[in-house]
Amino acid sequence: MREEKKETIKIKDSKAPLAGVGGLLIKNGRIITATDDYVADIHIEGETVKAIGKNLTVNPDKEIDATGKLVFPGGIDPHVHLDMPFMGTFSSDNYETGTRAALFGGTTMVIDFILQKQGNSLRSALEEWKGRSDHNCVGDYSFHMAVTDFNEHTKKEVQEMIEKEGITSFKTFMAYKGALMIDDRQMVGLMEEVKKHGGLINVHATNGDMIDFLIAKHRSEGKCTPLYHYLSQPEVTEAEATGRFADMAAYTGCPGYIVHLTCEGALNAIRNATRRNQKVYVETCIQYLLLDASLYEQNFEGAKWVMSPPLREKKDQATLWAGINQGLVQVVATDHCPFKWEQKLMGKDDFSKIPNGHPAIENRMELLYSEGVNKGKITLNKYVEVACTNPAKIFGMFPKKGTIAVGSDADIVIFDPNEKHKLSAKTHHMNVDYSGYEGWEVTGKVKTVLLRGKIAIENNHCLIDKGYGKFIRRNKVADKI
Ligand code: DUC
Ligand code: ZN
Ligand code: ZN
Repeated sequence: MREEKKETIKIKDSKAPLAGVGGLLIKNGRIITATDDYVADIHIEGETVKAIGKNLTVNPDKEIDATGKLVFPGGIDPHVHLDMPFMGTFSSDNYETGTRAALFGGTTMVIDFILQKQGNSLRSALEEWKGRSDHNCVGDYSFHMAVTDFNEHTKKEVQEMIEKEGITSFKTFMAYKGALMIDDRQMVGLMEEVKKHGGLINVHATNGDMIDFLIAKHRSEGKCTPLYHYLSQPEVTEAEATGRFADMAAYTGCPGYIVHLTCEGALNAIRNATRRNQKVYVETCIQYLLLDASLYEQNFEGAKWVMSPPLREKKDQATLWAGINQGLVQVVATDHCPFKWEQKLMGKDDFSKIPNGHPAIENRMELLYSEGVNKGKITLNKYVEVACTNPAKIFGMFPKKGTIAVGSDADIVIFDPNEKHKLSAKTHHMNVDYSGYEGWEVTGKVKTVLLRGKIAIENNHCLIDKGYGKFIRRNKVADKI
């Protein structure tokens, strides 16, 4: 198959004169992009890819033999929460530990969320987040701006964020009333403004009022274990809000992106929107593809997977895998939001006080390969598309990021598709004392990672320091990909 495909892509003539001197040469790897699959060499000069070709005649400073390995673009995780103040504590990975763990797992760039404080400006939130992230990232990063209070002042800041700061996506919450949630009136107003300036709205689409009602009901009945976190957020709460968001996006014409979609009912709301020729982008997260709600049936241990929305049923996993192959789900992210066990214990007597979130930033690429590609659920090209290329396209970074092409940033993963290993808190690099996947055997291992031309990960070591990770200004977003 590889031999046939190589004819269809443009590669340099092997008899060409010396293509370059110095830099880094990755020899003989099987290069996978969202569309191609071929064996060739990659010559990197400085931060970018200089040439791709068969038997490149280069005299490099360093050569990596990638024979028998897959070579794909650095993963982009567009949904992470690092060092984030939330539910009375902070997520336990900071910008250094989180972006480093991401690199170990083949993710070279993340998009984190700034949360506006209700009553304050977007600018002040940006400054607060910069205070924690500036000079602290090992891997590359960007921000979405969460608008939690849309008013006349915030309205004026939307254009400034897009044009001055290169922050072109705005997050909204339809839940977490009193802290993060906006109402539909604010949503429509924000959509009009964001559309006007070429941005996109991401949404946590669950019906906050209904969830708050169910939480209160369960607590008043003394039902306080993690299982009731799950039972307080039934599928309908997500399906209803997803449909409502899609309706508002259709009315305003604003590009929309549903974060962490988990279930059949919500995906069907998106399917319905396509019947009026609408396009709404959909992200799911690795945990919703692989784990299910039976994990909540084990008393407090289930707190490890208390996240919002919660894990769902096996039939929802089937829907999500199908949705990826149907092109309805474009992105697989993580919603990485780790809390140590001690922090999870804040809710030992009351599920509503368990900090919501689970660690996955390091595991996404290997799990998706092992459970998706290796088990025949998705193709290799689809793997790259949903984990690397589509996040770059949707969020205004393509083709600088998200692919392997001449002129693109040399963010590259060299991957052994056959190496088996076990995931464990004992060996992971995330700052959290348990794993959501303890003991899982995965097939396929990240061996070497390049970030903008520098070897970041080799032989299970990180070779770059905090401060190397760069804030990536993003272009106006794509309403089509
Ligand atoms: N869900 C989580 O589980 N954690 C962070 C925020 C969110 O929406
Ligand atoms: Zn969310
Ligand atoms: Zn999130």
